[in-house]
Amino acid sequence: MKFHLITFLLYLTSQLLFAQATAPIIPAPTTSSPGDGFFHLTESTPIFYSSTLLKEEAHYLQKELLRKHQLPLALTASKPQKDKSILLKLDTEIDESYQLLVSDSEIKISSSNEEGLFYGIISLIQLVDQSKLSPKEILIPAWEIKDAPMYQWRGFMLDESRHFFGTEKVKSLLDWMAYYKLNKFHWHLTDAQGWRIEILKYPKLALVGGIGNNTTPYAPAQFYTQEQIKEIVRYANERNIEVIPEIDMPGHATAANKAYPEFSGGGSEKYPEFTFNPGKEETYQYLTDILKEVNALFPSQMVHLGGDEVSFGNQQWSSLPEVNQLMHTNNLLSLKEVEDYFMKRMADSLFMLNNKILAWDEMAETGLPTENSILLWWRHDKPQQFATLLENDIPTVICPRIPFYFDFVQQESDQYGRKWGGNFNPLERVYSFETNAFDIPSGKEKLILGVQANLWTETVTNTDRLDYLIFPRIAALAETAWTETEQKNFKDFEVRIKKHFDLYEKASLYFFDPFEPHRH
Ligand code: TNX
Repeated sequence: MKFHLITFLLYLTSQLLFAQATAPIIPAPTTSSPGDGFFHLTESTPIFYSSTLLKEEAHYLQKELLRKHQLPLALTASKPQKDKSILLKLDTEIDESYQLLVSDSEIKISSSNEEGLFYGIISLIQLVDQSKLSPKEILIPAWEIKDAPMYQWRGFMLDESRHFFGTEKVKSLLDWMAYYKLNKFHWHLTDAQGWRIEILKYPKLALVGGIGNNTTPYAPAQFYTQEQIKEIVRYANERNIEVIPEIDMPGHATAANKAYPEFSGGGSEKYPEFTFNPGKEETYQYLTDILKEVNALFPSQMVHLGGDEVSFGNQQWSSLPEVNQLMHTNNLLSLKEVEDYFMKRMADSLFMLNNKILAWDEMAETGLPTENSILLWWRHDKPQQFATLLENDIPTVICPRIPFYFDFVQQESDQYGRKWGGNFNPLERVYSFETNAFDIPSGKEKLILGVQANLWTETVTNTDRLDYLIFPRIAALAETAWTETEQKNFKDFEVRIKKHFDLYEKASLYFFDPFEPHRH
């Protein structure tokens, strides 16, 4: 009995200590210990950067402090005479990670590289956001923070085919991704309901394929021009985010086929003109020309080619003489083998452009070369698929529908939005996801690149709905991707996330509050 009491008291003390020792930062840093006193941030605090390599990061901090807190700080490349400055420093001693030191005399961020330094800046901005006493009074409590991400792939996918949201909303999403240290923006730009990227060689893709969306089939064409794409990619890059476009094939191609029906491989009753024609050589030329333009727009050197749900609409393939010819010539015995042939041909086009191929988990057994491929496991109801990916040594991003599909609502009582067979994705379920709960054979851990959430937008008809589904789950996703599992604690997260609700309100986000669900 006595023993239990002591254990309980020890537990309680550790919980209290733990709660106090986590800096108000999301995702929670690896270690944070409070110091004494405060740093008094004023408009005369200079930002000093120790290398020209850091000028862009320094400028980002300057812009954010001005935008959010009306503090016009000066940048300087020469060491300030007085203390009381913010110091950004490249430090060869520290790898990947960053250190952030706040004391009463200075703020110092050091890392061995620009990415680490950027994340140190983000942590500082989060501390500043929580330290404001009055418009001109920012007292940042002293902290010593050491931090590094658990996963290199911390992704978010947005589907703009089913509904289109436009540059401003995408930029704001990128701002929030950066705020939560997410670093991969997977951009689902083509699908049955709309083609959203301008292709100069095939202008009808955007002009005709861009017509309509999931609610209004004849809505005027909406798409991104190549100039807008470049602007968004640049914006993402400033925030240490790589943009990976998805050009879905050979299925989900209805919009493209509206524009250029000569490359259609037909569809099914439910999904008409759903596929590209894998039997025509011209199809490969056409799609390769598209990929050449895509490649020139996205420095990530990765393109996601989809490969999902082809069986929804490949029923007509077997009646196409050219597909039969292809099967005969190449000794392909099933439609799945035709699909694999198609994907390998398109993978070759990407490799020719020195790009990696990404695709959904349907491609786990296609035999794509493991050094140039990344597959995304999405079918939570097919754990075998995940096992096959690892067996085949394929680098994998984890994004199972439960809990990472953000088109599923956050609470059961929601009347509108997705809930399949009683499945929905509350904040805590996103937060509590543990990759190490899977049975990962030893030696295969490195194949797990990270985690990602996907927002499909069939039911997302406007930007309020977008906010309602993304916030605050994006923060839970970030902590799941960044913070070591043993260190996560939902109660502690709850304290930190609630403080972000004020920021959401300030930014006029129509977010979901799981702790007070009747807010809206
Ligand atoms: C499956 S996930 C799809 C999407 C849908 C989504 C709806 C995947 C690779 N394909 O086309 O939008 O389900 O949740």
